Amino acid sequence: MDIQPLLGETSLNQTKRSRKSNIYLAVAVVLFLISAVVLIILLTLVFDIHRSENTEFPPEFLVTEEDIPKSVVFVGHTRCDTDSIAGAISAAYLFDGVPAKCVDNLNPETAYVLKHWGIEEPLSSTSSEFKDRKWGLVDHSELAQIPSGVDKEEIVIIIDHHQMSSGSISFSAPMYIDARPWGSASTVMTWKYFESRRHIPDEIAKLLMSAIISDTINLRSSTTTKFDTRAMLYFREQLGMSSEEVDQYALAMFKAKSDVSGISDYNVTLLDFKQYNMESPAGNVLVGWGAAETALTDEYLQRNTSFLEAMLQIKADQQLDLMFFAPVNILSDSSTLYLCAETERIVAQNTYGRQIIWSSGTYAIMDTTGLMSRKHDFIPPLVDYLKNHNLTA
Ligand SMILES: [Mn+2]
Repeated sequence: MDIQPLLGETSLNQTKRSRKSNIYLAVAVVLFLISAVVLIILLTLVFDIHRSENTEFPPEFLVTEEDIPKSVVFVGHTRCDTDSIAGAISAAYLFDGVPAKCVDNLNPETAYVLKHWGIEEPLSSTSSEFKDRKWGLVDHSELAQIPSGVDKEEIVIIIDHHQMSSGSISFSAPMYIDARPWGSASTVMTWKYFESRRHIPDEIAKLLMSAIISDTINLRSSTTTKFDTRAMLYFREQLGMSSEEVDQYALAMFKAKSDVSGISDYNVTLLDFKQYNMESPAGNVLVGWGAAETALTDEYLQRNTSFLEAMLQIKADQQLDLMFFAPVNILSDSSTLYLCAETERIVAQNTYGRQIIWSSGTYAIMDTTGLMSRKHDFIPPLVDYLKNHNLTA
């Protein structure tokens, strides 16, 4: 049997078939490539629609140290807390200036932070070195909170995260003001470094991170924003710290802050104290507010009466219309408001409407659990109340 032709025909068919499948394969590859390109174009259009409007940030618009007068002295508010000190040191480094602290001693937490990282304490704002200098304010803009030594006519820049109010400083000329509703002035400073395209040295990063921990109670305060959280993550990464290490460090900071055993009642109430000038129908009201974040409430409870006596003394010394003191337990989120006279009690009852849990004569203590932040929780309702009511006692 002659099988040769049959075999020949089979191999011919096979060749034809394989050529056909090669064509199919080529077509499939081409179609795949076309659809991939179309898909990429569509995705670019959908997700990057804004990028087409974007233009590069022109570097000549960056505000650098050259735009701010040389050797500006940067200082925080009248109570030297961690945010004020970190803000002053970081702003001085960024803008080629000098940091200063307010006249009083650092609070125990801030002293702990500087010692822990081996960072030098800045000179006081009243130092003779700072005569005839330009000034930069960090972490405040209220007239009543500007430390002594600062020449108010020579302020050239403000970096803050508080409300601007009728008590805020006003100027005869425009100036650089960067105030953002974030959890700490140090978060605004972090942003200033990014804006300036400047590297944040580790030493500054450690300070800024500590100040964000302090002001936001390690991101637990109601004042915390996504910017504070982002800055914390950034510093954690830069400094190679795990989240457990940051939490441990935060607790050590809070414990340092809570140890007020060696501090007089008068000074404890002033450790984190601010004055506010608030509007009221019969004229402005000068309010003093001492805050105390603590991890150890017992010590405060034992000193109740002596704190209230100290408050009356401060009220007289600073000629305040109202004086409040609010210790906040940062571990249990509970807080109390100390009311040293009848007027304060009436205002507090009308403003916060919480239960009085202790009283003796004209002294009283209100349970304000849930209210934590002076800036966020305590002050705004008080501003609202005083705007429409006169003080009565
Ligand atoms: Mn602050």
